[in-house]
Amino acid sequence: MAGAASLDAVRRGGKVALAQALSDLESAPDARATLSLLDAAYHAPKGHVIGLTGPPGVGKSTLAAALVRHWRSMGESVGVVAVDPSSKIGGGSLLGDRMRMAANPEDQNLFIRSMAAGGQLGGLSESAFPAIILMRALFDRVLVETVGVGQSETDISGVADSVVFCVQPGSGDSLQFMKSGIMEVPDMFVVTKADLGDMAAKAVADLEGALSLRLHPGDWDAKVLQVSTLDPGLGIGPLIAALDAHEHWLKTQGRRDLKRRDQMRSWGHTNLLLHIGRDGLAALSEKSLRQLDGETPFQSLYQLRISVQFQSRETPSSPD
Ligand SMILES: Nc1nc2c(ncn2[C@@H]2O[C@H](COP(=O)(O)OP(=O)(O)OP(=O)(O)O)[C@@H](O)[C@H]2O)c(=O)[nH]1
Ligand SMILES: [Mg+2]
Repeated sequence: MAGAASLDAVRRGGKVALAQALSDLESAPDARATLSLLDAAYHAPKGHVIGLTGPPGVGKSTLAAALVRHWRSMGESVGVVAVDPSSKIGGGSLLGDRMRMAANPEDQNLFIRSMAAGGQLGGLSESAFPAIILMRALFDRVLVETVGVGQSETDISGVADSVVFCVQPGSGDSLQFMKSGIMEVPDMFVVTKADLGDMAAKAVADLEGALSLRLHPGDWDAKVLQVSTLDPGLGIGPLIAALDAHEHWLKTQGRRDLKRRDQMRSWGHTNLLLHIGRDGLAALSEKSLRQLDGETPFQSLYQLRISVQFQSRETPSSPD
C-alpha cells in the first residue's frame, strides 16, 4: 500500500493529491504516514478557518459561494468542507452540490469536499478535524459549512477560528437561539435574505438585543450583519471586512494559536474517550496528555491509545 504522501507531495500534487490524502485519512486514520502528514500539517498552518453554520435552508451555501467568489477574485486559495447531516446521506442532494455547480473544476485554487456528519445532527465526524487541519496547511481560507452550532469539540467551534451563525428573517431562530444558551459561541451573526426587508430588520434588532447581554470586557465584540445574495448582493463587503477584523483580533497576542492548541487538546480528549473510554482516559497521566501540545500530537494520540489498550490486556481481569 502506498500510504499517505508527505505534506510537500500533497502541496505539489494539487487537488488530486489532496483528494487522495483525504480518502487515506478516512480509510486509514491510524496509518503511520497519515499521522505524520497530520503532524506536519498541524505545525504548518497557512490559512484561516471559517465556520458557516445555521439551520437548513437559511442560505449558507449561497453565501459560501459568494464568499468564495470574493476570495478567489482577490487571488486567495480556498478549501471548502460541506458537512452533510447524516440523515441526508443516500437521499436528497448533498450540501456541497450547490457550491460545486458554481465552481470552475479547472480552478486549482478552489477545492470542495463533502463530508458526512457525526452522530448528532450538526456534529462533525471523526475525520472532519484532521481533514480541516490538512486543508488549513494548504489554503488561504478554509470554509466549513455545517448545520449545527454548539460548544463541544465535535461542533464547529471545535475546528473553526471564526464562527458565523446565519439566521433567517421571520423564522424565530433568533428567539430560539437566545433560549438555547449558545449565544456565546458565534463570533458573528448574519441575517440572510436581507432583501426580505422588514423581517430582516426585525431579526437584526432581536439579535442585537440578545447580544447586549453578552458582555465580556476585553473580549471580541460580536457583530450582527445582514446579507443578500440576490443580484446585486448586499452586505458581502462588510461581512468580509468583519471576518478580516476578527482574524486580525485573534492573531493579536497569539489568541489564534492558543485557540488552535485548545482545539487540538479537546479533540484529542474526545478521540481518546471514543477509543479507550473514560477509564482509559483516567489512567493517563497529566504529563502524558501534555504530549497533545507537542511536536507530534497526532502520533502521540495514537501512542497513548495503544499504551492504554496494551496495559488493559496485561492486567489480569481477576486474581487467581
Ligand atoms: N430571497 C433570498 N433567497 C435566498 C438568498 N440566499 C439564499 N436564498 C434561497 O434560500 C434557499 C436555501 O439556500 P441555500 O444556500 O441552499 O441554504 P443552506 O443553508 O445552504 O441550506 P442547506 O444546505 O440545505 O441547509 C435557496 O432557495 C436560495 O435560493 C437571499 O439572499 N435572498
Ligand atoms: Mg447548504
